[in-house]
Amino acid sequence: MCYIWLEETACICGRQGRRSASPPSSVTEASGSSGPCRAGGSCLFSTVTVLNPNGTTLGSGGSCATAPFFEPPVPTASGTFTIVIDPSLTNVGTVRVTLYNVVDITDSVTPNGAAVTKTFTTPGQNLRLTFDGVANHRYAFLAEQLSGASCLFINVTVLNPNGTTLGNGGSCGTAPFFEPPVPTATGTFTIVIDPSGANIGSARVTLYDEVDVTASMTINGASVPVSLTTPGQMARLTFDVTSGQQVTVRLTGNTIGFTTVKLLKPNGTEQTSASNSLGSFNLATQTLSTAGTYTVVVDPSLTNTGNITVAVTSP
Ligand SMILES: [Ca+2]
Ligand SMILES: [Ca+2]
Repeated sequence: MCYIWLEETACICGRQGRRSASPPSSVTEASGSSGPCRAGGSCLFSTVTVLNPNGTTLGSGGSCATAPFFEPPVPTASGTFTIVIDPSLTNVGTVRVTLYNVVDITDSVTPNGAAVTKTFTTPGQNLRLTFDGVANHRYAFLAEQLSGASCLFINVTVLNPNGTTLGNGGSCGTAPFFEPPVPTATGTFTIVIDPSGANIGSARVTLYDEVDVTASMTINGASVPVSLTTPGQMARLTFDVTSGQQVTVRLTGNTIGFTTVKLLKPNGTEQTSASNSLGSFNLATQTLSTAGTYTVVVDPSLTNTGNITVAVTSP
């Protein structure tokens, strides 16, 4: 697998565009610059192509950045490849090209087991972590950047055992929390972390197999204390309703901080919800037109954990 990092080291000067009577829109004048342009136009990497040994195109791209990073497709042939750099218009300048032969980092991570720490040492390197997953389990993982350049987690994908995408996301944060969809298959899943550009650094991944807290309650019955101890863990509390009842879901003793509380109808769709960080709050009083089993879902924000007490009253 080959990746290319191109860096322009010459002076950047957009004034070259003034040589034409009507400068092309792609040529911009550097603010504050004055005097004639002496060396180095912009967009030296406006067209970059990698040719296969047989002369066909492996991949192409382009950028007006001063240090773009190119990641052409993985070649299927061996032999002599050619990188063609075709600057924009009449632009001239000096460039430096660094070519990497990239080997991805691979390992496995255990749900609810130890965190895995890995270091991206080569620009373009991805991290591929496999885990054994079970259909209908809900998995979530925390990705923490321990060192290095920003945006290591800009592209994060979870692959199903058959190689299709279960979910993807991304963040330039230093400790994003990912909650992919619940899988429908059992087997070996793969978390792929693909850092931004040429960025390298260290990352730690902690994977959770979420076991939600479940309980039942009754309207005007005892309140139910809930303790959520694992990042991503939720509570699901059910109660039965006869048609036309008015109910209010009441939350007290909230130490979770910001959390979303939803009331779901018997068919699983949302009746109402609220997101709050207060110690005590209620959902808006509802008149429930459908008889059946309703569910209160307590869903903490991100990695928040803590305690909350749930009650349902009429009204
Ligand atoms: Ca990358
Ligand atoms: Ca959550």
